[in-house]
Amino acid sequence: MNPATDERGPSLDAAGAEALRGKLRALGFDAVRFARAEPRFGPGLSDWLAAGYHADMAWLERGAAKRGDPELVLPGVRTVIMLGVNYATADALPGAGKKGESAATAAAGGPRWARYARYADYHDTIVAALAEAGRVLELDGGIGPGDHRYYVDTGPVLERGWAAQAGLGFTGKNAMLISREFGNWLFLACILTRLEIPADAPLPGREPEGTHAGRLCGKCTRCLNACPTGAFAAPGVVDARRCIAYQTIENKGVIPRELRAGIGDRIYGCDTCLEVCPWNRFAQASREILVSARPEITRLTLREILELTPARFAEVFRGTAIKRVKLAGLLRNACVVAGNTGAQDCRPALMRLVAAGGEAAAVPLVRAHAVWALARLGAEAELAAARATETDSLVLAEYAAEGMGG
Ligand code: B12
Ligand code: SF4
Ligand code: SF4
Repeated sequence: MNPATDERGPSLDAAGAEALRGKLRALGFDAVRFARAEPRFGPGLSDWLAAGYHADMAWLERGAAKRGDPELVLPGVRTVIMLGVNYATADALPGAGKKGESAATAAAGGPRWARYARYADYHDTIVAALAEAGRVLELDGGIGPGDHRYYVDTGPVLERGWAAQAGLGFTGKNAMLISREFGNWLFLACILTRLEIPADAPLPGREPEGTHAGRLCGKCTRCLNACPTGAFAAPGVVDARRCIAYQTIENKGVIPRELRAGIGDRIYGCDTCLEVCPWNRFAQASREILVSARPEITRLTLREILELTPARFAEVFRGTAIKRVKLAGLLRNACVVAGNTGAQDCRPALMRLVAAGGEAAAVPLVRAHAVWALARLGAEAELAAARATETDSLVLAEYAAEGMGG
């Protein structure tokens, strides 16, 4: 690539940028775009935080200054390399299944999983490729190991904003980075580097007046209308407190009672505002270089999930993103799904969970949601018996909310 060097450091010309793009694509990144590093998106993020839309994700607040300015993450940074990994499986491709509905419910009577959760943890697989990409930058760009820094998801970088700036796609009214080649089904990752690379242009068009999202949405509002819990505060602005992805993944405590019905059969994450998007007609099958399917996850029935022991949970979900919610989080979510779907076959499993002093997995958080589920399944008599031995205040509050206070 023969980088040129000036007083600020090495830089690539257009041909060097194309050669680098090709090498990064060969590593498994389906989209590779470059943006000039400069302060951006800070005001949008501060408004979002000030409105409290981040719920209890305090780490977003702590990293806010860095998220607004990549120079604070890597002093001397000149380029943000934005990478997309296509994770569309066959059922996400145009013409597969009922329009706008996920085939993520593989087991009959099984709950619905966010599509990304049905793979080995993408953080692990993509980070390995990012390390490899770093070595390419060092060899071909003439920089040292300290001249780049990479992240997938967990770094203080607004990945969607940078991806839109680099023209990898546009920000939809659903807040997603939507690609004209892959639709909504892209993981994002980034590399900040002191290597200067000619910037790619954002996609043509403008966001509607007064918004930062919807450049290529036209008059469509499907995603805004489809959200089951009314989580869009405005086009492109998600109030995480009402988002099912937050409630079922990030929230470690009680799921607010008023949101539970909207969760429906979604046990982990939510793809509804992605699935209804007409841009998915451009989705292509994943090359599956950096993603690997774990079909056993969607084969689990709801009853099997409610019967998971700690050992079985560790075995089934090893190496997946789902392990992060821990067994208690998954059982909590499964209780909500059982209540919503009227799953009478789950009644014995729920009763075992609700029994105070029962299995190790039946912590108060789980018992509280099991009470809710059993009330929806019409199991008042059994609940009354369990209520008599319950002592935990969190669980007792749930009984009280069901009119079983005394
Ligand atoms: C926190 C977080 C969440 C939170 C909050 C979501 C949110 N809307 O911010 C919760 C848990 C709810 C969540 C849910 C999901 N997430 Co998430 N999440 C993140 C994370 C870690 C940080 C996002 C963040 O900083 N949010 C703060 C808001 C303000 O920023 P933003 O919307 O991302 O960025 C925009 C603003 O800065 C905006 N902007 C510019 N000017 C202005 C002006 C104003 C006024 C405003 C408000 C905004 C604004 O421009 C940016 C681009 O849109 C990123 C990874 C990362 N490091 O970026 C993944 C990420 C955004 N999530 C991702 C995914 C896949 C999801 C889910 C689909 C998971 C699922 N299936 O359950 C859902 C989708 C929900 C949705 N419609 O947004 C992907 C998105 C990929 C893509 N193609 O867009 C990311 C990039 C992870 C990854 N590495 O792939 N997520
Ligand atoms: S992920 Fe689901 S709950 Fe969250 S904004 Fe989209 S449709 Fe609404
Ligand atoms: S569903 Fe419609 S409004 Fe929402 S992001 Fe897709 S094109 Fe835009």
